[in-house]
Amino acid sequence: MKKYKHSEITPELIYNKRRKFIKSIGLGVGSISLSSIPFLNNAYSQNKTKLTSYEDITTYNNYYEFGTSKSDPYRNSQEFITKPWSVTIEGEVENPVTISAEEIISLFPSEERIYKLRCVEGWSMVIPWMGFSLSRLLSKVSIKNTAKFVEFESVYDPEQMNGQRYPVLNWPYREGLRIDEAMHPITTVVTGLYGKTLPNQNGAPLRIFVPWKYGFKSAKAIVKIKLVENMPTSSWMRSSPREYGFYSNVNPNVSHPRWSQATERVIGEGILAPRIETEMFNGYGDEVAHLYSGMDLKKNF
Ligand SMILES: Nc1nc2c(c(=O)[nH]1)N[C@H]1C(S)=C(S)[C@@H](COP(=O)(O)O)O[C@H]1N2
Ligand SMILES: [Mo]
Repeated sequence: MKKYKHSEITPELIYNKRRKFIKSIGLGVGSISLSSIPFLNNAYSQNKTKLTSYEDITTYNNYYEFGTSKSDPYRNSQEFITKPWSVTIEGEVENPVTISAEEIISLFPSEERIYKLRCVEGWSMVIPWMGFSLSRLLSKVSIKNTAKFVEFESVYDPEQMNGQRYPVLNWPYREGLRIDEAMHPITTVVTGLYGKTLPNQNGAPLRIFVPWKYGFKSAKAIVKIKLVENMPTSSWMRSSPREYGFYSNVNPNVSHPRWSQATERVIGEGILAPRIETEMFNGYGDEVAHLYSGMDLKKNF
């Protein structure tokens, strides 16, 4: 295991100093930009819990393209080349487009979005993401009314991604959302974290983040967004349909077939720290519960 380099810890120190500085001079966080990525606060950011450390966020990862242990993505993704990179938006649209990652990042200014990530395995982190609403990116295409779902595809590159040389999952990694879920303002295109460019192990150059769903719904290193008529089959649904459904909303009342989802372990709090109670929709119910009114969330797990 490589030792953690000093240069990789500084983003967190810089970030915290910058926050204190902004507080001390009494400015609203949104009123100035001190970093290369615009540093804005956001109506949807939640700051009721302690931020997970930069080190934990970037060394404890799930990214099976780079291996299945939590330390594999950090160890195996450092040389991963993310330039040039482009994202294609296609399917049920009038005007399919391919846009470079650079253009996406410059067209849509990123803002700070502090959201909790709750993995289906029963742990969570609070992450100061940088990003913008997916709906803004989707405004680049005019969507036909035949489109009902959005499918995301991660990159397929077994030369660079050692994990893709094994059939752990059906590659490339695929995920999906209903259109109204994709258009919800808290559904985010992530460009960075802790005020810094997104590390490879967290899904550089661009990944999706859906705060109210289990972590696996948030595909990393996306290259394709496809508007489709029918509900897509995600990689996890294909590998184990009994365990992983299409919706996968965080729900303390619906157990995974092999474990309860009522509580979660907070990463960074130590093995002996008490687990905390898992919240419905990961705590974002006020924002998103209306999307599921009248739906049986046990059936539609
Ligand atoms: N392409 C891809 N995206 C992925 C995964 C993956 O293996 N491959 N793992 C998912 C899972 S299970 C989780 S919990 C989150 C983890 O994100 P993080 O490592 O940035 O915390 O990424 C999700 N996105
Ligand atoms: Mo996960």
